[in-house]
Parts: sequence; structure tokens; C-alpha cells
Amino acid sequence: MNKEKGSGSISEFISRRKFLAYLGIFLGIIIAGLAFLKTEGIKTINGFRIRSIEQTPSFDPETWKLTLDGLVESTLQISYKELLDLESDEQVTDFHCVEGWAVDKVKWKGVRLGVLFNMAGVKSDAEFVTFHSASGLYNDSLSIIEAREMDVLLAYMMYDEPLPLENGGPLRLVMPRMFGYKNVKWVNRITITKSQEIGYWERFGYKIDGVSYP
Ligand SMILES: Nc1nc2c(c(=O)[nH]1)N[C@H]1C(S)=C(S)[C@@H](COP(=O)(O)O)O[C@H]1N2
Ligand SMILES: [Mo]
Repeated sequence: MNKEKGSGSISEFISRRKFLAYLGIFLGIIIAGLAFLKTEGIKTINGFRIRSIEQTPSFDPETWKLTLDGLVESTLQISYKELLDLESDEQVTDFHCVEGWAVDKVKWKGVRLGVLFNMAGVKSDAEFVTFHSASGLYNDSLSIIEAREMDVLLAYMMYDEPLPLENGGPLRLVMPRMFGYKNVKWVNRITITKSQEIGYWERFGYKIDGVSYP
């Protein structure tokens, strides 16, 4: 009886030590994980997690150009200065990524697609529009009808400052109704097409409608 009681308290003592050791390891992993996320895992600017499959392209306002081509009456080449002189608009809209994070009430300023479409003259058989990143590696597309929705914007300002380069500066697409991946950063070429081009993430299974989950 005594023996049993004694070994019982010893094994209890050992398991408590084990328990504390496991707890220590567990807490260590959690703390290391949080520290990792804070330092290098996810970089955020204005609440945006920087999500880029490519390096941030360099930007020189003197040489930068936006091209609008494809099924248009006349191809457009717009300098950064000319872009800032176009009829502009402001809006406050939410931004959400398919991964589950969002930024509420982002203030944007930029140019409506309709302004550019009217300048270039969209041909009658045109139905879609592809937005290309300056890197040449990323793109995504909308129908012309979607691109003309009232809160779709080619943004060059965020919170009254020039759009930070990592957030797609000097120019990014803002399509609040659709997931982040539709909001192409570093747009420097917009091409009007008859059929819809499949975007970067859509080649990996994301939905082309930008609204349903992959
Ligand atoms: N050129 C380019 N645009 C892009 C991406 C990218 O990798 N390259 N990632 C997309 C994705 S998946 C998201 S969620 C948003 C993230 O925008 P942010 O980096 O400003 O937070 O940009 C989108 N636009
Ligand atoms: Mo995303």
C-alpha cells in the first residue's frame, strides 16, 4: 500500500515535469512563430500584406509609360505626368484577399477605365481587358463591363499619398468587389481583347470571376 502510494506520487511528479517540459516547448514554438511573422514573415504597409510573385519594379516618373492597346481605334501612350492630368476620381472602398485578410475603408485616387476607353476608342468587337504588370510576369483580366463598374479604378494615390511602390505604385487596379489577385499592381499596359485572358493565379485554379473561392 505504502509502496503503491509512493510510486504513484513519483510518477505523478515525473509526468508533471514532462508536462511542464512539453508546455515549455509548445510556448517556445508559438513565441518563435509570432516573432517570425512580426519580423520577416509578412510585411505590411497601411494594413496591406505585401503579396507579390515578382520583385517590385523600379519606377522613373520621367520614362514611365502606360500603354493602352489591342482592339482600340488608336493606341495610347500616357506619361506619368499626363496620367496625373487626366480626369480623376476618389473613392473609399474595402480590399480583401482570398487568403482571408482584408483592409477596410481604403482611400484611393485615380482614373476610371472609361476615361481611357473613351480616349482610345474601343472597337465594337472588344469584350475583355487585360491588365499587365511592368514585370511582365503578372496579369489579370476583366470584362469591359466589369472594368466600367463605378468603383473600379486605376489608382495612383492611396490615403492622399502617391501609391507606395510595394503596393503597386505608380499605378494599380482597384476592383473592390473582387479578390486581391484581380487588383493588378504595377500596371503599365492595358490590352483590349475579344476573348478573356487567364490571369496569373487563375492558371493555378483561382476563379476568373474573382468572387468565388478557388
Ligand atoms: N503585379 C502583381 N500584382 C498583384 C500581385 C502580384 O503578385 N503581382 N498579387 C495580388 C494579390 S494575390 C493580392 S492579395 C494583392 C496584394 O496587394 P498588396 O501587396 O498591396 O497588399 O495584389 C495582387 N496584385
Ligand atoms: Mo491575394
